[in-house]
Amino acid sequence: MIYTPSASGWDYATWAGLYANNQTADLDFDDDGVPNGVEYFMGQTGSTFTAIPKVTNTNGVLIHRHAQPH
Ligand SMILES: [Ca+2]
Repeated sequence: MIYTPSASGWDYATWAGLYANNQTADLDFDDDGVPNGVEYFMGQTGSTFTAIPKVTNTNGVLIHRHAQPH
């Protein structure tokens, strides 16, 4: 997965330093089953359970919503 830094300018390394003890994106710092990289992408802090966002289908339009990254 390639991700462009958020509007705040945080890249993954900055996020991981703050919320995931500098773990790599494939590890799961808070052990909730969601990898750090996914939590970063979803704008989570990596310190609480992260619910995987759902995809909804409205008249054939698939919508995926999640929080903006920090
Ligand atoms: Ca996690």
